[in-house]
Amino acid sequence: MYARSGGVATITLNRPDSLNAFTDPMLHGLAEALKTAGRDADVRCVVITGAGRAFSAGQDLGAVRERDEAADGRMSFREHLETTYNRIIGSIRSIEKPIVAAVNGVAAGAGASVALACDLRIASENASFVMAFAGVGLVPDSGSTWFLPRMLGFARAYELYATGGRLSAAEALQAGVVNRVVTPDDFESAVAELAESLASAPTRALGLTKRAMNRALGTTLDQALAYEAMLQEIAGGTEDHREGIAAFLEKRPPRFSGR
Ligand code: LHQ
Repeated sequence: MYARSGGVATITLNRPDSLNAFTDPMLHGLAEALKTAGRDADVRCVVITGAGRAFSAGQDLGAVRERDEAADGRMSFREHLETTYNRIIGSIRSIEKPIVAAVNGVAAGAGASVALACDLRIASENASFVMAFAGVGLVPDSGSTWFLPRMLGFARAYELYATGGRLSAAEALQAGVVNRVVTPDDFESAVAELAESLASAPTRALGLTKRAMNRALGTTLDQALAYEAMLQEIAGGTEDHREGIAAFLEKRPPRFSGR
């Protein structure tokens, strides 16, 4: 489900009876919604959230069994990941706009991976992250092994993977996995406030910051310095940069246009 309000596009994972577990049509819908949000210049912040009491329970396990049976027990997990989840994670990382996971409830398996791939996570107090992969005899996927150890450290990440343990919202906040935790009553307004503030920020600069951070995670300091300088050349030429300077000198709040 895709909705735009002002500069904020909200993508709602919407199979609440199955805790928004991912089926092929849902994965296709999420990929298309991300494409739409990425291409629409009026969208300056994207929110991904879940309908009902969960964010997402990950891959729909009934759909996996059906797919495996249809392939006589030889379903290709690699093909499934490469054509669905991996593209979605790649889009989340490459769309040069802030993407917020509004984690309204449990995020399990690949559902947790989608949340971890976003730029920021705001969680309801009753949200949690469940590394459900080993519970169904699988390895963590959809970028989880890349994101989670960077946030939690190796030992805590492996422990969660190995035990299928649950990280509560409070623990996730303490460990730096989520940025903010709010009560269920305040969740909707807190998400809207965060998204609207990001949508009125200098979008090009925020997008280029994301590009710089993606790159810096795999480079030397010298390479990061050179890349930052190249991106600053772009940011320095934006209207929003000029507006930021003018607002500062005129002692007034900036009005960023995203250009
Ligand atoms: C579900 C699911 C679900 C279907 C709850 N599927 N129905 C990638 C690509 C390729 C292959 C496979 O894997 C992957 C990566 C992955 O994502 S692997 C991990 C897949 N996810 C899981 O193993 C999580 C399974 N779910 C759970 O452990 C629990 O449901 C959690 C901890 C998420 C929530 O527990 P509860 O709050 O106690 O809810 P519940 O278990 O009662 O679930 C409510 C309903 O949702 C229930 O249906 P029902 O008809 O009985 O009400 C569940 O069957 C359904 N559901 N997860 N993944």
